[in-house]
Amino acid sequence: MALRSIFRAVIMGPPGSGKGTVSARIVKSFGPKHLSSGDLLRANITAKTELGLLMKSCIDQGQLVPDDVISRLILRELRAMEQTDWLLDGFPRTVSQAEALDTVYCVDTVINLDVPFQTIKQRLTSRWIHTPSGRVYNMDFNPPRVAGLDDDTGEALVQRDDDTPETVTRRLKAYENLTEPVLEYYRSKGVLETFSGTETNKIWPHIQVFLNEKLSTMKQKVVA
Ligand code: G5P
Ligand code: MG
Repeated sequence: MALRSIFRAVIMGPPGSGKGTVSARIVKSFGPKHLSSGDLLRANITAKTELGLLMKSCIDQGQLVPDDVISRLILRELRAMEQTDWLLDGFPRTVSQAEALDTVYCVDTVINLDVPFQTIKQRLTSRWIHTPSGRVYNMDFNPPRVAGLDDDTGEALVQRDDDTPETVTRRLKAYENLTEPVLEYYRSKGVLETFSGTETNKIWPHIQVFLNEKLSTMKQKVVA
């Protein structure tokens, strides 16, 4: 009998659908480790690593970075998290990435945020982030306590280079062409759970109920 089962989840949704915002709430309520591929790439850009320098123009233009690069990066991070519940945000984003993940880990749940593109475009131009932590703000939805400064550290907030209207349009196109097929991939495996809406605060209670049930079912299976 296993002492505990590890909970492995993925959160998906178009750019700006609220993956980072909902992930922070999931971490607070359920405690998994959050791994965001975008945060990881931006940390490499800030640190001016070779990978960061190579990937910057790709990201700034709203294109996906190559599958082999991101899969290697994420799988290396996950190896250090073998005994931990985790929540992947922004990966996998192509069927090839989903297959690479599948060769090593079985995903228990995929939370899909289904938010209309029109809602998203308005949100991203008023987004501000704290790059070192990945904390996300929005001048309308969840503004920082002091304008321009991170609530926890007091450090400066910045806007993402890929949040311009033209780049957002390209990111949404990339999502339609390359990421939507991943939804079908997980639907056929029976692990996809879709939450539709235009407001995170209305979607979140449904996700909370779903995860409570999911985790208690997993716990019962371990005890049985
Ligand atoms: P990222 O960093 O993964 P995206 O484009 O997938 O970027 P993004 O932009 O980070 O996703 P999100 O996390 O889904 O969006 O959304 P969020 O930040 O939580 O919320 C967006 C804004 O809306 C915030 O300001 C938030 O406060 C606000 N908000 C939330 N809810 C509400 C609400 O109810 N109402 C209102 N008014 N506002 C709200 O990837 C970036 C790039 O990295 C590369 C690609 O180049 C990608 O474009 N990359 C990869 N490339 C290949 N493969 C991968 N796996 C890759 N991963 C990253
Ligand atoms: Mg994000």
